[in-house]
Amino acid sequence: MRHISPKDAAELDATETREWLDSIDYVLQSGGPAKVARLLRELTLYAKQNGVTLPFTANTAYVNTIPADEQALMPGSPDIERRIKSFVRWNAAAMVVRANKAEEGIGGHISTFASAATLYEVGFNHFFRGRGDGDQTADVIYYQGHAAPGIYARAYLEGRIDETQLENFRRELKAGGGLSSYPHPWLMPDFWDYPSVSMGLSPLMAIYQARFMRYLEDRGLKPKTDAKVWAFLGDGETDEPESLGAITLPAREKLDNLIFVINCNLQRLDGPVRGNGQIIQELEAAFRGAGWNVIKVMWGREWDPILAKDRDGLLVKRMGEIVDGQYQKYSIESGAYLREHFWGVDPRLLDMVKHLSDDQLKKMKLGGHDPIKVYNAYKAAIEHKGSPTVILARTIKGYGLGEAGEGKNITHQQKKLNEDELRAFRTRFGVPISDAEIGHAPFYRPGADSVETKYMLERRAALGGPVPARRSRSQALPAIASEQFEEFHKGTDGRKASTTMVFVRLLSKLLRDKDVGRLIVPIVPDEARTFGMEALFRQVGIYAHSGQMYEPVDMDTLLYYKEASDGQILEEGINEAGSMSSFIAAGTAYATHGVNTIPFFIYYSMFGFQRIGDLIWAAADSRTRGFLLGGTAGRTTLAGEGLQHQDGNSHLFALAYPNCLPYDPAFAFEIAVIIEDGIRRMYVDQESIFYYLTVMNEQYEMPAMPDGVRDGILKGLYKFRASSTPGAKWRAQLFGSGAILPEVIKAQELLESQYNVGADVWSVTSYVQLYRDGHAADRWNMLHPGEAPKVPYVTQCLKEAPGVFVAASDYVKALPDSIDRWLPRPLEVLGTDGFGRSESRASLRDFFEIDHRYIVIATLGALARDGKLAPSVVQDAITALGVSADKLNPQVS
Ligand SMILES: Cc1ncc(C[n+]2csc(CCOP(=O)(O)OP(=O)(O)O)c2C)c(N)n1
Ligand SMILES: [Mg+2]
Repeated sequence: MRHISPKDAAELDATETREWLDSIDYVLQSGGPAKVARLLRELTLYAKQNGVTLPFTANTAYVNTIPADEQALMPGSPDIERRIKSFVRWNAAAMVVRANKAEEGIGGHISTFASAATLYEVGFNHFFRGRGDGDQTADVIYYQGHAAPGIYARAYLEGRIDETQLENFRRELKAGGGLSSYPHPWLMPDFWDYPSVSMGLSPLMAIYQARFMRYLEDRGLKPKTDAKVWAFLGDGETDEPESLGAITLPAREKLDNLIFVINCNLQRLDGPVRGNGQIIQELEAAFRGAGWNVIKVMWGREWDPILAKDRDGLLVKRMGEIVDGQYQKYSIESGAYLREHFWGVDPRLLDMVKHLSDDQLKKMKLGGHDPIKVYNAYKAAIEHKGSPTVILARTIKGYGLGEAGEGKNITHQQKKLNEDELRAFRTRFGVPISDAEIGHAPFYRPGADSVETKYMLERRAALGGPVPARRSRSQALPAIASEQFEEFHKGTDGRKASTTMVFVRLLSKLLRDKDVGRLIVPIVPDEARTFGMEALFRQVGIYAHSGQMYEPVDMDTLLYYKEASDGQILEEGINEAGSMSSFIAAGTAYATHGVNTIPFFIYYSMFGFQRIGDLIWAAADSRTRGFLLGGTAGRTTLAGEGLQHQDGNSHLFALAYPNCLPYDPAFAFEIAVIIEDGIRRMYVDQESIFYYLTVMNEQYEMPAMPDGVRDGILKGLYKFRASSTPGAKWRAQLFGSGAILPEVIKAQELLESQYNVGADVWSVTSYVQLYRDGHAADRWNMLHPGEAPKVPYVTQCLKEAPGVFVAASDYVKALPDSIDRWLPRPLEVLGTDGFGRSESRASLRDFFEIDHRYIVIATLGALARDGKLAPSVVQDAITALGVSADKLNPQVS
């Protein structure tokens, strides 16, 4: 056989490739892209059938998804838009520089917005829909938290934020008002819609927001519109599991109302996102694999003519082989360096750019900095049907900062620019500020009748008004009929029930209420059966946009698994984070969509605050309204499930969420009172609060509501049962909550019948409410020394109460301890500090020392320490009650 030299082989390869490409060209011209695609599919199939192994790839080449010749022309004036963008850039940087001059270390970020300015400005000028035509047509936009200065800077140019506020960036307590560091609706309720700076949460929340918009439409609570949900993310942010963890849902649900824009500046805080890889390709594969429409915006218009010359795919190949760390290096290097290192690897590549100077080479923009490319990507995204879109836009971090940080690893932290750097930045973007003034980094705002101001206001008016602009007004609901709740005040007459059963019964009643029924949004993470809610499947249906495309296996039963396009339950699967995101969407719909939906999210209590606490914090910040229900709660009340499930923590965590009202109700009437009042406060009085109720699975008789306790239930404490032997030799006050209250009642009976101690029993529905009220009074007293002191509610209840004070809780001891200081005598506390166990309820309560026997022992012990009775009485009780003094300490075992 004739020997073929390597050179000949290469030539042969090239010729072969050429011939195939020519054939494709021919089919493309004669039959169009669809025909090419069909042929390629058939070729691939044929090759596979004949033993050719093709590696799987979900990637396309390292180029723009939208070819130059398919681009639409951009409407509007590119010149004016560029000037507006420059002013926004300048003010965004100046506010950070000035804030840090005024107050060393106050922080802020310049480089994030610097890289994202075009991505936002194209949106503001051409796409983002405001609330002018009503809440229901407006887009919902999640801004990247660190880009906040740019969003403020634009609002300043639009005249919506004044100079004092800009001056007080990150100084929210200053006179004249300031601006919060990041998007926080709690702090700026007329501006920001959603918090986004805890990375990973906004993509998750955006996904569920888009789905919730569909839910509202499908259920007839909102007209169908083409409103979009936009989520702007950082590429580094996609490392958070929450960012990508739910991306299959929007594709599955065909949410073409959802658009992610990922600012791929290839850098995060410390350095490159993927120094040795390519984050854009990685994300493309992940999103395409999940079924998204992926639009890559890689290269600016300067690259188009060169790519057009790339007949052999040499440039595309070169683009695809550079790792991100190296691309970052190119971003800080000169044109000569690029010519040598990027283009210089192949003379044919060099040849493609020989007509360009080094300076021109350097100035070839990336796609994310080119308005035409970004405009076309957004246009394609909003026109795309049938799946969500992600735009992967390549940019440079700190774009325009030059020596001060552009593309450098330190750029994320850059918040100070010296005079030279400010001057260079100003000159680069042509901001009309003189050299004399530049050192002060003055803000720049053209006059109200300038071309730029008029243009931006006209554009915003055409797009439905300013964004971001949260509406804090919403229509109050009429008061809900109290008959709905009265049944629960009666007691169960000997029948046993759990508080979970009570809640579910109340929920199903509310779902039937003619006024609020359709506004209720039950949310479950695959636990409906755990909580005995399966009857609701049939009653109101499980929401599924596409209805039920199968015959459910239990179709012939009364409570079959009914999915329906107007179903009301959000069954989120095993997904507390997603469920919480739905809770936020539903609980903020009053502001976002002008719809007062009332979410009830019920979950395993251990997987709430402990697992998704940061999302609950975001809910609090977002002014979310609704009810969280921690089911199967209580360290010792949930038997058998063991250490990971048994929750003795959640009320302590809930204490730290300022606008969350946590309750640990024991009885049906307590639940009814709390929920009735909650609906009134949140939806009639429009308070920005939300509720957390623990509900348990232990069954006991529900007593009738005593007279005059409603107020105490809500405040956190009321006397449930006074002693039947108030004249007894000794006295005690016993406190219990939730499923432990029956243990306290048992202890009361034992103390009275066996030990001559007359005990009153108090239901503590909320230690946290008592704690907050106590501190509020202390604080007021501290600041008003000359006035009559306020008396905390818990003190008012107990200051005259005789005897010793003993509390038993299914939660950590810190909870009852938190009210100790407002009692006339010290509180003996029994609680469940430590790890749970797989055990029976009785054994668990013995192990954690909180059952009726320990309450008796603790009461007698306190009386003994007071000198009321001899220690031997306590010792005898310990023996008589069968308690071992040498048992393990649950707190450390
Ligand atoms: C949950 C969370 N962890 C850490 C941070 C701190 N942090 C703020 S910005 C940042 C880097 C951001 O990089 P990237 O997402 O790529 O955004 P860029 O600024 O590059 O656009 C980090 C680590 C945070 N805000 N949230
Ligand atoms: Mg980044």
